[in-house]
Amino acid sequence: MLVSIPPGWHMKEALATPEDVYLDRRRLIARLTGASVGMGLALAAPALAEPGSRSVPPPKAPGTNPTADLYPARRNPAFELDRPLTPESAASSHNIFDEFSDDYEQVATVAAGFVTRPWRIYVGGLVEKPFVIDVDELTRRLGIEERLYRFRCVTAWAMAVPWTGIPFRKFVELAKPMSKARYVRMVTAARPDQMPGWYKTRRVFPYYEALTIEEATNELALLASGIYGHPLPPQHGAPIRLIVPWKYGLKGIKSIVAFQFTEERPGTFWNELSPKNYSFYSNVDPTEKNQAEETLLHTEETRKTLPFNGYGEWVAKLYA
Ligand SMILES: Nc1nc2c(c(=O)[nH]1)N[C@H]1C(S)=C(S)[C@@H](COP(=O)(O)O)O[C@H]1N2
Ligand SMILES: [Mo]
Repeated sequence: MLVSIPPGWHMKEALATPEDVYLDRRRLIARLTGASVGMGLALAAPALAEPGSRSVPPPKAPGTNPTADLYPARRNPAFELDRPLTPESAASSHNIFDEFSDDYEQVATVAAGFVTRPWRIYVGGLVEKPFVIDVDELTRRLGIEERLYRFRCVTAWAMAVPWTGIPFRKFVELAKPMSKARYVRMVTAARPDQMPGWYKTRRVFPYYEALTIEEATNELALLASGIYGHPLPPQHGAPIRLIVPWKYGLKGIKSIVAFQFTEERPGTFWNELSPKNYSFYSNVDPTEKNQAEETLLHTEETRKTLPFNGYGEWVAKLYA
């Protein structure tokens, strides 16, 4: 059987040196811990295109969202927060999506026109039968629910937001991996024509990530298609992105176009760029260097980092 393989499966090793990457990340950290973090957020966010409006035109028109009627989805009460929800205006105007811009506060504006419909997803590798599925067919078929989760970036900012999405476990059941499959690899869309940050770094996109199948089928793992009760806007990784709340945000790959099941452990974007700084697992760990505390977006309150971001009850057993 012939399966179209999206660009990215066969990417060469990243061309950046770890030092370049580390310096780049340091620059971002410096920017974050500088005076501007919360203050910039208070400034009026640009008008964000919300693809979730209920009066969307008929689904066939390119760029419209035929699943807008699924929002807001039923909230799963199993996941409670220990802190207030981050206001949407803050969460959606401070984003990391380097393909668009490395300026956190510019990502929403730069990504606003990103075309996310129609959107096909390739499912392949060690599965019974590779297939391609439209993202809206996927959400409608598997169903979506809302969950309140803490979120923690490796650069020590944190937020708490309502994601809407498909439990990853249901997706794995649909994909039917072979028994020898042990990992699932994901790749972000390669659309340099629409992504102004694509060539502005030595890093080689597309972005790629991976989980063990045990991680992907853990109750917490979510393929998010929405946030704050409506479909994801582009800056958060529309139309579908990964949310694994016990890991640093960098594991939460955005705008996914492909899932590949493998036997060998796949490389991951930040780990291959700088293994010393970013491990494959990247679980939130307060004992790591510079990770003891975190700063909440919007309020700038400082909190002690929780092991596994407070989700040990669900996931500590995976690493025991
Ligand atoms: N494709 C892609 N996915 C990505 C990133 C990125 O630069 N490109 N940044 C990651 C990082 S470091 C973080 S903290 C989160 C940020 O998600 P948010 O902007 O929705 O808060 O997205 C992750 N997913
Ligand atoms: Mo991050």
